[in-house]
Amino acid sequence: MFEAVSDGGEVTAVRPFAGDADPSPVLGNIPGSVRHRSRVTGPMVRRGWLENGPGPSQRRGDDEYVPVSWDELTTLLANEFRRVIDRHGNSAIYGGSYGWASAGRFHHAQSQVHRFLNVLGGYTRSVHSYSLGATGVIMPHVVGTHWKLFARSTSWENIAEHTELLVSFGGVPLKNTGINHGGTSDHPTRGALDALRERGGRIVSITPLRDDVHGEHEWIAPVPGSDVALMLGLAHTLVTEGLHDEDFLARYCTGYDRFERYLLGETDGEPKSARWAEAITGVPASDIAALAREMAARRTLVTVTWSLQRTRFGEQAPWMGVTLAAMLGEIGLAGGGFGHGYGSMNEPGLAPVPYPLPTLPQGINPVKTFIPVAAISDMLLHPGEEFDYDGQRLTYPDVKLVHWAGGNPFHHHQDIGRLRRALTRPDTIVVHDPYWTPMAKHADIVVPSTTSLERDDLSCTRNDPLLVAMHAAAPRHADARDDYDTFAAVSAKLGVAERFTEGRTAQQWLEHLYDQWRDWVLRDGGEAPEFGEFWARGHVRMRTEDGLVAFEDFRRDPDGHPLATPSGRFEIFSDTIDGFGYDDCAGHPRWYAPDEWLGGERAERYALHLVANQPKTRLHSQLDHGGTSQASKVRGREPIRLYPADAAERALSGGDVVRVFNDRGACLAGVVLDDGVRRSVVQLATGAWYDPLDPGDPNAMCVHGNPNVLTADVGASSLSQGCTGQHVLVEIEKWTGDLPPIRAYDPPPVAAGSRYSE
Ligand code: PGD
Repeated sequence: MFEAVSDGGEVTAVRPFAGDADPSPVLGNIPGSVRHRSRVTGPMVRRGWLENGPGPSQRRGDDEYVPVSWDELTTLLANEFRRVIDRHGNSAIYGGSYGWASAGRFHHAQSQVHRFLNVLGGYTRSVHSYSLGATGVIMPHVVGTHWKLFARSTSWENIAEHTELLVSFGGVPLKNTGINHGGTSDHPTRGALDALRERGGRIVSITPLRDDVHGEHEWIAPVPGSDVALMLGLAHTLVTEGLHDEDFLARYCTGYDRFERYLLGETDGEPKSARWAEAITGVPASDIAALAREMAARRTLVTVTWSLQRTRFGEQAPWMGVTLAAMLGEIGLAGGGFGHGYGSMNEPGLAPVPYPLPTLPQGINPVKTFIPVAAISDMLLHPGEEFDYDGQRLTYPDVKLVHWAGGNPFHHHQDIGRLRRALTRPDTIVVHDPYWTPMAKHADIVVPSTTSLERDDLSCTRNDPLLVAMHAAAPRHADARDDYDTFAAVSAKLGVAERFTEGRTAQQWLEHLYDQWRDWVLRDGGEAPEFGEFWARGHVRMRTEDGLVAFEDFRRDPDGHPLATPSGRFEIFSDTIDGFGYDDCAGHPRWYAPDEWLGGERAERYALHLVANQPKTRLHSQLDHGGTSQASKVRGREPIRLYPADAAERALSGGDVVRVFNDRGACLAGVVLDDGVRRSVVQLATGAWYDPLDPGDPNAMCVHGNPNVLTADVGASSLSQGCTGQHVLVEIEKWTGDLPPIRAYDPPPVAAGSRYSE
């Protein structure tokens, strides 16, 4: 949350929210963003689509755009919806439309597009997220929920006060705690970890990147992707030394005995000892055993970041994390137990509000077809084919129209070359975005959206005490429109305006949503002023549930507060998952060697393990052209961090531009040397806008540094099919050619006029 200072139609400065202990540096991207040259200035249609009509096309990403009037644009959209629905049915519309977009609750782009498509009779949807694809499926089987693990997690105050040993797989990276969807008014993570240390608590961070925890801590850097083997080695020490809590395992868990047989090697002849784990992880067995003993001796919180599940077999790390914490027997106790996502977003550890949020109702989708969100290329390339998902055998629909609002698949999806081939398939691609992102440059119909700085809205999230009046800070740029106005206009042309708008203007919606929310607060005995006063005051403070300890109720009374699993207990063995018979996700957590890791054969060709993680300098790909993001670039390219000896072996120095490549693709990046990166590991954040050397070639090198030209488009497992973008093997060489210009933020070629407007 911030206050914007504007001048001449542009936001020129931002001031962090007063009282925020540790504001995010990402705010530095906002000044100058309203009138940036990469804005879409008006409605546009791709020339090939305009001239030839809907149909598959190789020209997406390499065509000219023709400006049209708003009336023409909404007519084209209405006609195309009518054609696709009449001829192919509503399941031929893919409205997955995944993405973060902006913080406001009413103008939230995904809510808007889903509501609109539901009014039209529904659409093929996507389930889960790129953040949490594996967790979202596995954790309901294991702990009965996934979102409560974050939204109702042990509070930072509790951790600061009671945790003696924090063992964090993936660290607690402050860079990610800058942000929460829906806005965030305070950032307590840094202070909580400092307080824990001041009290004599110890932090062990298990990650290839030292700066995943700030300040003093013990850094253990196993081979990336081998965390589950390390956890098994810790678990084996606990059980062989009699340090595990048998009472807890018997009372609160099911299936531990079957897991233990695997752990001890009774089922496969391979005890998962500390020595076994050393061979896989590279961490000395004596260190593993010593850590296990310390974990058993002190109040220990085991945390697993979301990044650990954004990879092949990603289900195993959170599942094994819970199992390890269960063996320690401190789940439900102050400062102990298990946490998932501390350091992944500014939500875990923050107190939840007890009310529903004032969000735009999305309506009901009568179409039952869905895909796991990261299966978009598979869906477009393989219509009619079957695939596995969470015990079901599903079929990919034959999608003719892709409708995107508020997301950037060229940022979030893996194997961009394959994505580009997939995007040649549909008849029509519609993208709403304020900016000419790579996705907008692949659209047939481009709808210029306003940014959240140009409209009034409500901001709030489920783990922040403030409901904020987001006052527009600048007038609408050029011909941009709110997505709500676009959907209202298209609805009118399709004769369903009343159902979409319910007769309200955007302003009336804000008041309506606020009034509904206020009723909940007042019924709860809380205080909230009338809308007019709230709007003038700027925010209202809600009651929060402070000092939570995750699973405290369950621990106190497991029968009265059972988990929502089949057994009502933590499922260390899941009969349900076992019954699916998958060879890549068994009935209990176990070690699977991934394909993209230093321990496999592929590393002989591509000797560096690339961690493609979340950026420090922006939210995903948003405002990549902003001040904070640009200041980090090296000769205009995204920085790639590598260990000095790995650089020396390749005759590289800081500031060099390198080609990062594997058999899927290549990108340029700028070298930053850092001994805080594990040997044989390189780190290149996601979010540099895809910038192909030759826009006509789907396999073109990205000259800017988007790591998703390298990542594999493969699901985490048959269970979740979750996103696996975090890890990929690469090789690096010095770029000795001419340095191609960065064109990522330039608009595509735009024709002067349209035959429709002549
Ligand atoms: P953003 O860059 O936030 O990325 O993927 P996501 O698609 O959410 O895209 C949001 C878009 O919304 C921007 O283009 C922005 O301009 C647009 N926008 C903003 N406001 C509005 C508005 O009001 N209306 C409309 N119509 N548009 C708006 C994020 C995803 O990436 C996530 S959540 C994760 S966790 C994944 N992480 C990784 C990873 O760790 N590694 C790899 N390799 N890949 C990943 N991809 C995933």
